[in-house]
Amino acid sequence: TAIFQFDKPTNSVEALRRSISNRLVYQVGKDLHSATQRDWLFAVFHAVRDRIMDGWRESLTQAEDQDAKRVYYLSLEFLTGRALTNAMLATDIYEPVKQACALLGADFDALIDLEPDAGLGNGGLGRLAACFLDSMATLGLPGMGYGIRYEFGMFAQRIEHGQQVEEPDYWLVNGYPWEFMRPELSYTIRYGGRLVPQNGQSLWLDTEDVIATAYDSGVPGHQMRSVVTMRLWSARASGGVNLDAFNRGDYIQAVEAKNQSENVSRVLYPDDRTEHGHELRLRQEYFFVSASLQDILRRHLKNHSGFEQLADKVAIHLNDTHPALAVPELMRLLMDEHQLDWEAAWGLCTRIFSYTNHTLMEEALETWPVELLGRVLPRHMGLIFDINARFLAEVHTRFPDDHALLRRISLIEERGVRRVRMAHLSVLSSHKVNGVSALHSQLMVDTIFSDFVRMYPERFCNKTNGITPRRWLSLANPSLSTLIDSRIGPDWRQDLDQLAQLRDLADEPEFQNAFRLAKQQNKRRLTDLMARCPGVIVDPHSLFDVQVKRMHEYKRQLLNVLHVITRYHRILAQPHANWVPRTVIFAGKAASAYYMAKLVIRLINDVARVINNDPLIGSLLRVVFIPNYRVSLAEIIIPAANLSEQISTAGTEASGTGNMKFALNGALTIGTWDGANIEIAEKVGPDNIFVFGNRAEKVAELRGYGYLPRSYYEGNFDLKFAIDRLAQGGFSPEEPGRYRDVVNVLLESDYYQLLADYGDYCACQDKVDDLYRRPGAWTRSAILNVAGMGPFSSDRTIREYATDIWGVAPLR
Ligand code: DL6
Repeated sequence: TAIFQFDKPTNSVEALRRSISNRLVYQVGKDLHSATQRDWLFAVFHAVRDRIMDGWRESLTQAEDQDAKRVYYLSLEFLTGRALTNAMLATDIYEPVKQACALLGADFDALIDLEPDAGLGNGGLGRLAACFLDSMATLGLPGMGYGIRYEFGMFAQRIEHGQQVEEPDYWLVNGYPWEFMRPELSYTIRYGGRLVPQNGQSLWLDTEDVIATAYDSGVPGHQMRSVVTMRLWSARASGGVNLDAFNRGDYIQAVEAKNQSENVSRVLYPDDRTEHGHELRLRQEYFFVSASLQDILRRHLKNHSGFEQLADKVAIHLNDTHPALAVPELMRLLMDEHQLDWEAAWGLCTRIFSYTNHTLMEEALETWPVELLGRVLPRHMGLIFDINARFLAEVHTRFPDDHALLRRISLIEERGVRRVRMAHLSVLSSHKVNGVSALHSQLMVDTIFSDFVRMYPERFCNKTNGITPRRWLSLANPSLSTLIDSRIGPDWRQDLDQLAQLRDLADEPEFQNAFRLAKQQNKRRLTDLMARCPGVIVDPHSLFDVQVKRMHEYKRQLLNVLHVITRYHRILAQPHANWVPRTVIFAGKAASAYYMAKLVIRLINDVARVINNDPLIGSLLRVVFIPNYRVSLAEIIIPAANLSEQISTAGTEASGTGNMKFALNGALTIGTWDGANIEIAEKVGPDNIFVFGNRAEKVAELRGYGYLPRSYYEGNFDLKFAIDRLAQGGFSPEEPGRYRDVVNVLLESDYYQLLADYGDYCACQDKVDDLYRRPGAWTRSAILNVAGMGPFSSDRTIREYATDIWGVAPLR
C-alpha cells in the first residue's frame, strides 16, 4: 500500500481551477479554445465527483469494518433530477466552483443548466426514493438504493396546438459523468425455461439469459456526513451476436436477439398506476430484484460463512409492490442455490422484508396473470403457489369457518383470469407494512388489508412521507435560504425542526419585508422562464396559484379549471370589482395512453388561450401551462408559488409530497382533507391553510348511496354556467364538441366528486383573495407555514424507518 499514493483533492478555488482544467484536458480531451459548454459541464462534473470519492470510500469501508446491518431500498424508480448542484452544496464547494469557473471564463450558470435530469421515475414514488437516499446519506445510515438504469427516462413533453406530444428522453446520449460502470458486478438473470424435479429440488433449465451490470452513483449527504450508493442495473445480452446469422452476412438478424434482451432496461414505463400485464414490465421487475439479491447475498457471503445472521445484517425494503418478486427470488436463491430448507428460507424472508404501500386505488394494485408469470418465471410461480398453500392452511386453522376469507386473502385472485396479487404477497412476506400518511395508513388497514390485519395486526404502521430540505429549500430557493440563515443560522439543513424559531419572526415587519422580497425574486425567476413560452406575459406581482403534479383525474386539475372558468366569467361580469390579479400555473405529464388526462391538458391550454387573449381581462387573470414538468423545473416553480393547489378527492392521494415542498417554500395551501394535507394543517395551524371539501368518510358515503352529480350542477348557477360554456365550445369554438367527454364524465358519473366540492372550493378561493389583499397577514401565514415544516423532513421519516422497521443504526 505504501506505493499506492494519490492526491486527495482539496476545495480551494485554486485547487478547483486546476482540477477543472486538468479534467477538461485529460478526461474530456479539450482545451480552453475548443471547449463547448458541455465540455465544461463534464469537466466540472468530474472535478466535483472527485470530491465525494474519499467520503464514499470511507462510508463503504466503515460499513464493512463495523459489519453493520444494512438496508437495501429496492425501487423501480429513482427520480433524482440533477446531481451536480446538489453535490456542490453537500460538499460545500458551490461558491468556490463558481469562482473557479469565472476564472476560467466558463459560464457557470449556463453549464449547470445543461445537465439533463435523471428522470428515472414517474412522480411521487420515485421522488420519495430519491429524497430517502439523500436522508440516509445525511444521517450516516448504511444503506443502498437498487434500481434500473433506464436508457430512456420519463418522456419529454412538448405542447403542440395545446396538446401533449411525447418525445423520448435519451438522457444518456452524451454519457453521464456521475456514474461508474462496474462490469465486475454482473449477474445472470434467467427467464423462461423449464423445471425438472431432482432429489426433491427443482432444476431450472434451458433458460433465456440476460446479464445485469451495475452502474453506481454516489449520493452525498449534507456536509458529506456519508455517501450512499445508488446501484442501477443495465441489461446486456448474455450471448453477444448470433454468429450463424453473422457469418451468413445477415447483420441485422445477428444483433436482433441482442437488442431484444437489452430491451429490459431500455425504457421507464410512463404510467405509475396501470402497467399490469405487460410482459416487459414483469421482466424489468424480475431483472432488477434478481440482480440486487444476488449482489446482496454475494456481499453477505464475503464476510459471513452462511446465512444464520442474514436477517441481522440485511433489511430489504420493497418500495411498493414492484420489487415483490424479491420474495420468491430470495426463496429460490436460498433453497435452490444454497440448499436451505423451506422453513429456514421463509423464516429469513419474513424477518428481512418490509413493504410500503403507496396507493389504495384498485387499478393501481399490481396483479400478474398466473399464465404469464408461470411462463416467464416458472420457478417463482411454483414458489408463490407453495407460499400460498401454507398461508391458506394457516388462515384456515385460525378461522376455520370463514371460507369467504380464504378467497379474499389468497395470493391468487381466482375470479376470471387467475392472477397473483402482489400486494398480498408483499404483506405476507414482510414483518412491517406501512402507509405514507396518517389517513392513508388508517384507510389501508380499514380497507385493502383489513383481512391481513386480523391475521397480523402488529405488522401495520404509518410513516408519513417527507422531503429533503437540502434540495427543496437550500438548493431550490437560495433567496429564502439566505434569509433564514441570517436569522437562525444554517443548521436547519440537517435539523429542520429549527425552522420553528421563525414563528417568533412572523410578525416582525423587517423580516416580513425580506420574506416578501425573497418570494418576489423567485417569482421573477419563474416569470423569466415563462416568458420563453410563446405569448405568455405574466405579471410577477399577481398571485401565483400553482398546481404542478402528474395529470390524473383523482388529482382534479379539472376542478381547478372549473374555478378558473368561473372566475373568468365573474371578472367579465364585474370588471371593476376589487379583483386580486392571479396567474394560474399548471404543469404535469399525462400517461401517453390516458385519454382523459390528455384532454384536460388540452382544455387548460384552450382556456389559457381564450382568457389570455381577452382584452377585457388584462392581467387580472392569466393561465399558463408550463411544458415538460420535471425535478429541475419544480425547483424553479415551487419557490415562486403563493398558493399551492392540493385538491385531490379526500381518500385518494396517499400522502403527496409536493404539498410539503410548497409549504416549505412559503406557499399557502388550498387543499382537501387528504393525505398529508391533514398533518400539514395540524403543524401550520388551521388559520394558515385553506381547507375545503368533503372528508374521506363523506366521499365514501356518497359513493355508497348513489352520488348524483347533476343535483350539484342544477343547484349551483356558477357551476352550471361553467359546464355549459364548456359544453357549448366556449373554449374551443373551432370544434365545439371537443370537451363533450369531459362534460359527460362530470354530469354522468363524476367518480372523483368534483361537483360535490366545487361550491366549497370556490368559496375557499374567495377567502384566499381576502387574505392576499392583506399582505401583512398573508406573509405572516406564509412564514408560519415554513416554520411548521420541521416534521416533514425526510430525515425524520428515515429515522423512523431505521428504528421502527429496518433496525439499522448510523455508522460510527
Ligand atoms: O408515497 C409517495 C407518493 C405519494 O406521496 C402519493 O400520494 C402517491 O400517489 C404516490 N403513489 C404512486 C403510486 N405508484 N404506484 N403504484 O406513485 O406515492
